[in-house]
Amino acid sequence: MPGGVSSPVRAFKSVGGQPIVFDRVKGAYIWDVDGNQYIDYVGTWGPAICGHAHPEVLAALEVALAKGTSFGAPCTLENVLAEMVIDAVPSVEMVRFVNSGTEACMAVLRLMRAFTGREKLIKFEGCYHGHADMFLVKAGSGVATLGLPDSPGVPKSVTSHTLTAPYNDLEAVQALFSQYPDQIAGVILEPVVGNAGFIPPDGGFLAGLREITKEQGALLVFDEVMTGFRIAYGGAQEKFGIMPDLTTLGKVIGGGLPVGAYGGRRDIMTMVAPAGPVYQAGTLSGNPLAMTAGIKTLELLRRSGTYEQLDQITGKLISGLLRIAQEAGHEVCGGHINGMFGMFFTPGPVHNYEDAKAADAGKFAKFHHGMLEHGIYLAPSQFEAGFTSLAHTEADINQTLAAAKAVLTNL
Ligand code: KE4
Repeated sequence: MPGGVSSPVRAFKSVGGQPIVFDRVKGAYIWDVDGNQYIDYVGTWGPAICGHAHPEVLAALEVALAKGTSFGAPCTLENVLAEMVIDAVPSVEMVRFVNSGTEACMAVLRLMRAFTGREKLIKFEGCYHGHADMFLVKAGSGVATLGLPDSPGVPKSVTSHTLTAPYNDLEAVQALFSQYPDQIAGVILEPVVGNAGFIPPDGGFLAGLREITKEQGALLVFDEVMTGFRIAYGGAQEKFGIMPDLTTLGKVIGGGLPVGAYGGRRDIMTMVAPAGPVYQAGTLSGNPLAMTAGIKTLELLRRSGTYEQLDQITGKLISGLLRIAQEAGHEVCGGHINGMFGMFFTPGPVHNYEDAKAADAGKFAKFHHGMLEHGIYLAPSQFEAGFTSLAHTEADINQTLAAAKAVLTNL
């Protein structure tokens, strides 16, 4: 297995040392093969928002499992989850399930191009939309973690249509539309960035993008694979009150099993085969086990008080981390939105990828290892966000802050 992992960011390349091999998860905790327990703030990169291996999710899966693992044909579970997504996400009128966020983003780009008849797209430096060729331009997450220029094997003919702008920079977006009139199918972005570290949108940025794309006859696409059902039940588009034309989803809607989705305006989604001519397919799409885990996870999330709880526990965590770091003499900035948080070793503020790259990644690496030694598992990269869950308790946060105090005082 290249690098000994199934996904690059797990290899600890940017924090150094050997990756830890895990054996099991439960609630807010993860155990390695030697039986060491950690408080987990990666949460399998987002899906474990209700806590790992939630008893109600496992029970629902046992029932589904008795009926088989895959049909390769329509099943009612797909309609149940589709209706839940449509009810939850303000701009989504129709939805198609796939198996990963990468697939969702690939499909949504093809759809954008088909609907507008235009070929170019705008993405933002540091944003990550999966590993499909056309998105591997100044991408975040593992690409940034490994400091890859952009991946070899991606033809120039493909990335020549991918335009980039700094995050939070409306003028740069306007300039691209002026430079390429009537050629840009749309703008895709993480409405709250998690793949360059945690970078929220500046006031007016999302509304500005909505206005520019409308004026230009281009589409606005929110990649909510990470923010969906995490920063609000209806995602960033509910939180910030902006309606994109198309949305991609993943992670949480699979409840830990492989699910991605794309959806949005009916007049656009009806172009997707077999309703329309835009082809996209998948053997395991709408898989009954994955649908079951997604349905139960969303049922748990829509219970009252969920996001207030995530806000309270995560706010206590990040404000404590920032205070402790500053008291120990470190320059830091950071923040959270409900169950998503981040911290940079730089005075900040961090508005874009350039600002994020100015942070002291070497100090982050030492911090990461120190916290590991104290039984706290943080994302092994400065260019990732942190995730809490409904299973994280005040005691877990207090233990995490005590660990941070020990580590940061000696750093
Ligand atoms: P997947 O293909 O990994 O399911 O989704 C790709 C993707 C698309 N869009 C956003 C906003 C995402 O955050 C992701 C995947 N996120 C990374 C974590 N930063 C997945 C972890 C990994 O690559 O191992």
